[in-house]
Amino acid sequence: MNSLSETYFAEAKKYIPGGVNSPVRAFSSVGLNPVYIDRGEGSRLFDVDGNEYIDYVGSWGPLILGHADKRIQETIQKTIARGTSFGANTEIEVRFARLISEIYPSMERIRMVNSGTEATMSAVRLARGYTGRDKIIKFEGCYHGHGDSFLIKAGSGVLTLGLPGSPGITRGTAADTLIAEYNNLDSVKELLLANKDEIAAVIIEPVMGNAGLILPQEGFLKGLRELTETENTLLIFDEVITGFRLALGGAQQVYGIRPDLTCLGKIIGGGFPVGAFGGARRIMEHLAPEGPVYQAGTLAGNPVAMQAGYRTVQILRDENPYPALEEKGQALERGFKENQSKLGVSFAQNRAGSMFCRFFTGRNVEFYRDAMSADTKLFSRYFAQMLTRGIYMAPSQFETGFVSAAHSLQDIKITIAADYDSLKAVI
Ligand code: KE4
Repeated sequence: MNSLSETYFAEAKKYIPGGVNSPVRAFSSVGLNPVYIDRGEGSRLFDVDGNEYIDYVGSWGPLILGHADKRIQETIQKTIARGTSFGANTEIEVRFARLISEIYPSMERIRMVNSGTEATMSAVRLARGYTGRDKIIKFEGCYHGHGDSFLIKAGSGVLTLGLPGSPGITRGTAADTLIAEYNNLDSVKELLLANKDEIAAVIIEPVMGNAGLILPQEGFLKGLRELTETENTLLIFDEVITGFRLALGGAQQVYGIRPDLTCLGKIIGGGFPVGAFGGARRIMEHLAPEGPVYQAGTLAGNPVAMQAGYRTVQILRDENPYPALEEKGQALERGFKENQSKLGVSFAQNRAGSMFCRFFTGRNVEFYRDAMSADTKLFSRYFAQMLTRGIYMAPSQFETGFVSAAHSLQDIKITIAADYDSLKAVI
């Protein structure tokens, strides 16, 4: 007898490519039938077959407060009672832009969009329009959404599916995207000098979250800021994951770097489709209708998403869950490491606050190539074991796990116990 998840997936494949609306959800890299979710509550997900999971995907980052947070639900219900979209200006979008700008001083002006991809795409177009230069530098393994300029040696689903980039991207577009190595300043310097005065921007995930989790080495981000300043190249921080996640002020607060442009998404939508990009006034004023660089969106600044995002950020600012997120992240990391030593294995574990990733490799993972040494087959077997034990991890070695404010220390304990049994079963 097929489970409902299996039934729905079989049906889905008749109408939706690969049966999914985003490739990584297909569970193809872990060789399993994907689960279909019925509802979420706090740290828990419940699938359509009644299975309960402790969730470490959190919708890929947005749900830092956990699922169906009562305060967000209440805000949404009050908002939708007054209509859902007007295609006109509303007070909440002004209030939200002001709140974000107060927390991200580098974002003197902010434009709302509907996804992280739109944010990064628009930021790069603006950088090109502002500088009059065509080329950009990205880092191998970084993922900035599915915009054409970014699907070159990208992370996340592109990496998970082992795709060589993506057909459909013109040679001209690909030629304008140069690839550097994360944590290797010389690789950036070489490209900047070899393409003098031709590079509009360097775009980076300040903490890499799409090749698994890789942290910047001491001085890397500062060096990048200095290099880009010298070359009059804009530095774009893609903080779609790290924004409001690593700290209220994101990676730019943690590492003390002022980028020229910042891209946000995920958390600022409070579970709704939202992205944003912003930065120095002298740059943002080139954006239509003030300037000539065009960018637009039917649902940009949608009032429901704005209210949900605003309420989420307000709670993060007023309740400061970050110390507790750090404590829970530490407890999980410590437990996973203790399990490894009890079982006589030593896999790499990277963590940044409530973001974590175990790489199934014996090497430290400080460079993309280290992440590539991970045993993805072993990861898949581990993933399946954890799933049967009620722990819902990201279905890919090249993604990051997220602890939410709704996770309890009891959840962490249960996860550590499941980790021990799962590791034991696969090594
Ligand atoms: P979206 O267009 O998916 O909202 O955001 C694109 C994006 C941009 N920048 C970073 C750093 C991102 O991580 C993302 C999207 N993240 C992936 C998973 N890590 C989304 C999951 C998916 O593609 O289904």
